Amino acid sequence: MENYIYNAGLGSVLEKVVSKERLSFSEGLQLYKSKDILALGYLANLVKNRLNGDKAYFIYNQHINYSNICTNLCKFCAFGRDKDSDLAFEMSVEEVKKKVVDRLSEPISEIHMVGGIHPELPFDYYLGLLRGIKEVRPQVHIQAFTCVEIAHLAELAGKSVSGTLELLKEAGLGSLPGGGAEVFSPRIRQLTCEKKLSGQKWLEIAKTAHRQGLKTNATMLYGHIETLEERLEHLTALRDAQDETHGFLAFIPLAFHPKNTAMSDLARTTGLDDLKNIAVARLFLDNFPHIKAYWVMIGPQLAQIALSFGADDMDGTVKEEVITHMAGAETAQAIGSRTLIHLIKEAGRIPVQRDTLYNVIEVHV
Ligand code: V47
Repeated sequence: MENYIYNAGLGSVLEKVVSKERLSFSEGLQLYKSKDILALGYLANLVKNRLNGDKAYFIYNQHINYSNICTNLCKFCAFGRDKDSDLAFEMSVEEVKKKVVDRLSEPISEIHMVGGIHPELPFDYYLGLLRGIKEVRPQVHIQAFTCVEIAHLAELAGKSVSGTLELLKEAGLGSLPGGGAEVFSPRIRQLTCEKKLSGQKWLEIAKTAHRQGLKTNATMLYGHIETLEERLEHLTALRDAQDETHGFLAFIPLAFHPKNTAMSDLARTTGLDDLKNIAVARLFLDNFPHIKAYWVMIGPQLAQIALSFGADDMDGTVKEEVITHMAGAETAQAIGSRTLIHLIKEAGRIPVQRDTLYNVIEVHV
C-alpha cells in the first residue's frame, strides 16, 4: 500500500502521518485536490486506528428542536422561518418536557436541543427548557444551544458569555453542539448568512465554554459555494482553537442539502466529497479526538464506509431529525441502535455505545 500512496503523490503526507507530524495548509489542500480516495482513506485510517483502535462509537440520543422561528434566515437553511410564516413553530416548556417523557422507556443518555434565533422568547424560557428536561429525566446529558444561540442568550440575559454559560450550566446544560459554524470565511458568511455572528465570535464563544469546563463540538457545512482554501482555513481555525483550549470533542462535516433553501439550484454533495471531508478532517485535525460521520446527512450506508476513511463515530439514534429533513434529506428521521451496531460490526469495528463525553456505556461485542 505504501507504494500506492507514493504513486498517488502523497508520499510526503504518509511520512508525516507515520512520524506524527502536523500537516501544513498546502498539504491539506493537496489532500482535498487529490482524486485518489483510497489513498486518502488509507492515510486517514492510519490516524483513526492510532487514536481509536477498532472502536466505532454511537450514542442513544434524542433531538429536540424547540422552535424554527429565526431572525437570521440563512440562505442554506430550510429550517428557519419568519415568525409570521405558516410553517413557524414554537414549543412551550411543557411540550418539550412531554417529548422527553414520551421516550422515558428508551435508554436515551443525551438530549440534543437547538433552535432558531427567536426574536421574542425571554432568557427564562431557555433556563426553563433545561430545568424542565432535568426535572423529568434527571440523569440525561443536555447538549444544547449552538454558539450562535449562546451569543443571542447572552444578549437576552444582559450578561457576558461566561456569565450566561454559568447560568445555563446551573440550569442543567452539559455541553454545546457544533452547529452554526458553517464556514468561517467572511466572504461565505456575507453571501450565505450575513446576519449570523462572525466565525471569529463563534470560536471565541466555543473557547469561553471550554475554559468553563463545557465541552463542545465543531461542524463545517460544506458542498455549496465555498472554495477548498476556505474549507482549509476553517479547519485551521478549529485546529488553532483546539491547541488553546482542548475543549472540542468531535468534528462533524455537514453535507449541504439544497432542497427548499434559497440555494436550491445547487447540487447535492457527492459520495466522493463526503468521504473526502471525513478523511481530510481526520488527517488535518490532529488534535481532535473524534470525527463523526453523521448518518442523517450522508446516509447510513456511506457513514458505514466512512468508518474506514477516518471516522470513529456515527452519532446516534437521533429520533426526530428536522433540520436536514426540511432541506430534503431522504434518510430516516431516526435509526435503531441495533441497526447502528450491525452497520459498525459489518465494517469490522467494535460498536461502543458512549455517553456525550465519550465514556463507555456498553461495548457490543
Ligand atoms: O447549524 C443548516 C447545518 C446544523 C443545512 O454537534 C445544514 O454533534 C445541511 O450542527 N444542509 C445543525 N446542513 C446540525 C448540527 C449537528 C448535527 C449532528 C450532530 C451535531 C453535534 C451537530 O446543520 C446547522 C447548520 O450548520 N445546516 N441547513 C442544510 N440545508
